[in-house]
Amino acid sequence: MNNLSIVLSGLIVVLAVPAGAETFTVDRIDDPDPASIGACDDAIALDCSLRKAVMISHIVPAGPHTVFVPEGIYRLTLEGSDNVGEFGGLDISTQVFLRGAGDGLSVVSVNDFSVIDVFETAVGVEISDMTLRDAAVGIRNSGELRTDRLTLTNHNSRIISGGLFNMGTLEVFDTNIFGNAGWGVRNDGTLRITDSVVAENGGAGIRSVAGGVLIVNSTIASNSQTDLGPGIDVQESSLTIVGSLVADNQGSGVRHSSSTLTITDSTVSGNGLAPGVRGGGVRSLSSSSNSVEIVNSTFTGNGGQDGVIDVDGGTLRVDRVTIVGNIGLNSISSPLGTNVEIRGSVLDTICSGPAASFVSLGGNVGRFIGCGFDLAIDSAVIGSLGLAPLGQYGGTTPTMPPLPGSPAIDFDPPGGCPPPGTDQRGLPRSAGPACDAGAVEYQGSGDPANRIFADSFE
Ligand SMILES: [Ca+2]
Ligand SMILES: [Ca+2]
Repeated sequence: MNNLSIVLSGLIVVLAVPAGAETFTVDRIDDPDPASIGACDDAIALDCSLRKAVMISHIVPAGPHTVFVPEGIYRLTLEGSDNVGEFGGLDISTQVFLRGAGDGLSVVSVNDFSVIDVFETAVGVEISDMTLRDAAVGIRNSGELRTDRLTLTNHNSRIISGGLFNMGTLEVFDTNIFGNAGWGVRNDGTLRITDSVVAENGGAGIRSVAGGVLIVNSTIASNSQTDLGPGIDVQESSLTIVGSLVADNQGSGVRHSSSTLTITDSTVSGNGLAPGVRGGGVRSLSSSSNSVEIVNSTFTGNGGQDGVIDVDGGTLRVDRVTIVGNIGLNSISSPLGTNVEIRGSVLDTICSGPAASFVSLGGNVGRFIGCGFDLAIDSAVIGSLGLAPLGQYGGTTPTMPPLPGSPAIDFDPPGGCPPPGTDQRGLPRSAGPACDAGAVEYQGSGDPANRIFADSFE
């Protein structure tokens, strides 16, 4: 049958199912010798362990097949090591969809290197709606994999990775990676993380040593609990962070070297408070090939003995960024060799050089000293900057909007309001007569930030 009809709320829905695609439903939680049971026939009870179902999904012709894992705790107990899933963790070497009944409902645990190995030959694999725990590594991927609604926790490797070890192409959606002994994610391939949380891991939340990483609408928080490392640690690979929160990691929020780093519409807060951290929010290690661009973002509560944003070589562009309320001495530290360009930003501490060049494009507001601010086009402020405390004022990340009377409001850089046409929250720029300095554009009386005044009258 090539079409599957199901009745949903009285409507008959016809789902297109590829020719030959079958679903194998697991019907026992234990892990017997797969040769000792049947072949996952829905009409026969207790003939389908999780291990057997995955093996059969590779043997039955056509496909791609689905393995459905109902609610339960599945312990894979057959010890040994192979690449065909007869022992240890599960092995996937072709396109398979592995689906549970829900994150936290279908739980798979194994005392082996990884719960699931996805090999290079496996393209278009999907693993969703389950919790994977208790191995050295949750999933090792060398193929092309998408995860959805997963939890990866309590994996114990401190030297390879904890939750995910990617050497192929990995798309992570709505996945929680927390409480692993080492790094939450290690990447040597192509990695995209969307709508996910990487938190409370013993090492860096994400460590990438090759390839590229894109992080969208995600939270990378409270990592490096045992190694004092950064929240995100990237070497020789590009990193793009959009609409995300990088918070309360022991080392720098982001540490990288010899690579392109772009941070947009994001908040970096409370990182790098451990002793000896040089850049609390961002630390770019010494390299003339660093290329750092930070736009529409908020840095607050970060430490850093050198600075909040510490870029050692290459180029740094800061545009519409709020760098206020940090513990680190300097907003920006730019040792010899860094070309710095800054526009439309709000800062409350000094800038430390020397830089190879430090160019203000104007529209900067704050209590700044040093570097190349130009009081003809920038505004030195002695009193309050008039920003709201870090909080949820719309958008996907916490921000610090200017409040009525803030000198950041309508302080346009020369030439008017540059793109992007929205602020960190996704709200329009400009609002009112001109564009504001900093990550957030005050929206007038309708701005969500006004509620902190309303609250004070309650
Ligand atoms: Ca059965
Ligand atoms: Ca404005």
